Amino acid sequence: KTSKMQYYNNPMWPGEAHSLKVEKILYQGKSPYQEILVFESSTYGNVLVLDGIVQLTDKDECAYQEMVTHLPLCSIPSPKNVLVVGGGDGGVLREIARHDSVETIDICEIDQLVIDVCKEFFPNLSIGYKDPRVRLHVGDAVDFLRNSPEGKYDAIIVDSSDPIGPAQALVEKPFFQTIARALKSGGVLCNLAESMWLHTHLIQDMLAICRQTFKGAVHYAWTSVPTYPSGVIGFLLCAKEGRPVNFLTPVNPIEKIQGATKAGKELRFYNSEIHRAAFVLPTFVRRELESY
Ligand code: AAT
Repeated sequence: KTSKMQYYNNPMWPGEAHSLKVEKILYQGKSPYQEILVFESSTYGNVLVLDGIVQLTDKDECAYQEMVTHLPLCSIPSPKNVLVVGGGDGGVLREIARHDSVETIDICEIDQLVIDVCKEFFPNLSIGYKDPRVRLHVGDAVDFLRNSPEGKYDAIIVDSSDPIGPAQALVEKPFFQTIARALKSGGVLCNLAESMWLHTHLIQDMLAICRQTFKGAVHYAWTSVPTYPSGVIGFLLCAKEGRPVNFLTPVNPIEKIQGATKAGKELRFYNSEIHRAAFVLPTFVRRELESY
């Protein structure tokens, strides 16, 4: 059982905690990789917690899943082969499925129990698995990418947990090198990049690694997710050299994709204007990230 101390003293955000009222514990268990908890909250719907850290809630998952998916996919003309790293809940799959140009969606999630638990308690996310283009691979993404053919993917989305526990290797240079190898020329990566309020050093390190590894373009974007530490989350958008990519303005706007926002399946957060706005950085962030 995760102790109270663990909640208040996470080394990633010492001395801080955000609370949600628990109505009912729906699931508690332990996989070989992490502790898994699902509870019903009084104001954010169901909540998924891994090792004491909130991963998603029914209410605000749209901000995260829509941004992490459409920032990269709307930045390239016609994405065909897409890979998701982590993301076992299925929410990113649901978002990728809006793109009619996509032919294959590979997902590599390390933890089968996350998948099973989300199928039971987060049907609006796990619906993503129902798309026939999805191919599920259960395993460590480090191995999956090492064995992946060169130049296979148009886009890779790294939807993984914080870099403590099973996601540790996913912020290190060799992992980014295998991603670059697996991308087509002009292919893009969207990687989760923590909070600008809490982790500028980590962001600087990831930026430095990505600038060495991806010669096309590297940009930082951010959005609001109230249940993530400090209420915001960042994304690193990287392009492999070969074909110019301009992340700042969507070349493949979601509003023009046939059926992407059809009745009953409307987007809740993302649009082309918020895409452009996501790259506008506060002055202190601009200073800290550019002076690096
Ligand atoms: N869409 C929900 C957001 C997440 S979930 C992150 C997922 O990444 C988890 O299901 C976890 O099991 C998986 N994962 C972790 N390490 C690996 C690995 N090495 N290979 C494959 N999958 C992995 C992220 C929320 C971020 C929270 C921000 N504070």
